[in-house]
Amino acid sequence: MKPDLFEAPDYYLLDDLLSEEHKLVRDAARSWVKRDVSPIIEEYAQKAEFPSQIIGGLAEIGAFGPYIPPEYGGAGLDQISYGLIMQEIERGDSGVRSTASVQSSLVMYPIYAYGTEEQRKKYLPSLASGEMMGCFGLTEPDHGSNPGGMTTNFSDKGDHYLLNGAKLWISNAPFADIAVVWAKNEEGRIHGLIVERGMEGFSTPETHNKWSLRASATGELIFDNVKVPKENLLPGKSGLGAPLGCLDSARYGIAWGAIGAAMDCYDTALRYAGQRVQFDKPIAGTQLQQKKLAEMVTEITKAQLLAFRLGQLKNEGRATTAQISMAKRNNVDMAISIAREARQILGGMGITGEYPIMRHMMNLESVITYEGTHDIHLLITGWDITGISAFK
Ligand code: TGC
Ligand code: FAD
Repeated sequence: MKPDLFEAPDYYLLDDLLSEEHKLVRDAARSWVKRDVSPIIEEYAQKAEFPSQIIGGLAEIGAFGPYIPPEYGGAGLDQISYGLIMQEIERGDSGVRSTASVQSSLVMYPIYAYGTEEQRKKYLPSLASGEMMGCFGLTEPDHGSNPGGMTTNFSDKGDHYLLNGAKLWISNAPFADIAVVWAKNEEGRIHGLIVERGMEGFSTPETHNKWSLRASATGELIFDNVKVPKENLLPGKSGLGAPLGCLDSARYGIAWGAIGAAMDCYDTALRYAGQRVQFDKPIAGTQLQQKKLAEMVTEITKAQLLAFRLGQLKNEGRATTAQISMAKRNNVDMAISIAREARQILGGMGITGEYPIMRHMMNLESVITYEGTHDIHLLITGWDITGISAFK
């Protein structure tokens, strides 16, 4: 891959709105991505392997539990810092951001928000340092957009719970030490359980043949009469609202992350268009390519403003699920459109691994699907503004 010459667009001078801490956190993540992710990521994506050597670096830049309090090993940062870290990591690769999103918002957050003090102390510091990795099991083979229909279940056997069922499309599953698993009890009520690798009957086969998120490990979670200790149940919240509460946090991070992928595609295309000469002049001097580039920076700027305002609302505890859906949907759609346009600006070179655009484009096909599809987020907005659910 070409050297990483990335320069972030900041057309509306958003840096002026960031605190010194925001800029320090963002710049540390940016430098780390340039040094430790960009040089290796194409190779790992090509061979469809998760680069496990980056786990320590992710922990060092505060990507595991940015907003979890320091007493539990987290970085104790605000929501805008969290967003900026996700933006910078996804500038490198959406799959690497996935690893951080899952660890922070889908594993650490539920343990922090719904767990007992013993569970927080037992798991959070090791998750923050990356010594322990986690995954989040909500989706099932027959229940993706409709997780409330899940059939994974557990029954009370006196001194333990007996867990049965299967989860599909689980990021980090093949190497995770623990899984936060959502399952129904005998009354059909959804609860979260912490399942640990090594428990008898628990397996995590890897999902192969992906053309997207190739540098992220995806797998299944299979529970065949797994005995789960009673102290592994998350007691603080039950019902579908419990996993959906975690998704609010992860979707918010994706709204920022997608901006990173878009910025990388735009920046690559802008530089290429300035250097690529056809008909005796740089293609950047043609109206058609300028239209593409001008529209890209406009859309990135709008997405940055959306994410920043959402971050302010999240810091104040006022961001709603529907506002988060709007930002996730808009910003991922923006990024995938920019990746497609940027790919065209590079002509044939755009399809190669010499440049990051095709990898971003393929990754974003997963990002527009997971954490609620593009359609589901539109329906959440529709529901919010009309008061009528069109899901069922
Ligand atoms: P619905 O009837 O709307 O809600 C059921 C209960 O949940 C409550 N609730 C929430 N609570 C807290 N936070 C939220 N955001 C909440 N949203 C809803 C709601 O009030 C209700 O409570 P109660 O007490 O009345 O029972 O549920 P529904 O069955 O109609 O479904 C709604 C729908 C479709 C929006 C939802 O199920 C949905 O979001 N579907 C999409 C599924 C999804 O996003 N899956 C993601 C899986 S994880 C993943 O993809 C990780 S990828 C990570 C990576 O690699 O980066
Ligand atoms: P479906 O729900 O079958 O949807 C298929 C199509 O139907 C979509 O276009 C959808 O928008 C549409 N549709 C569905 N319902 C409606 C409706 N009511 N009205 C109109 N259209 C509708 N899940 C986890 O739990 N943990 C993870 O870590 C995780 N990681 C993932 C990693 C990757 C790489 C991928 C691809 C997925 C991951 N997922 C994970 C699963 C992801 O959340 C689901 O794929 C997603 O929620 C969609 O579910 P589905 O694939 O079953 O699609």
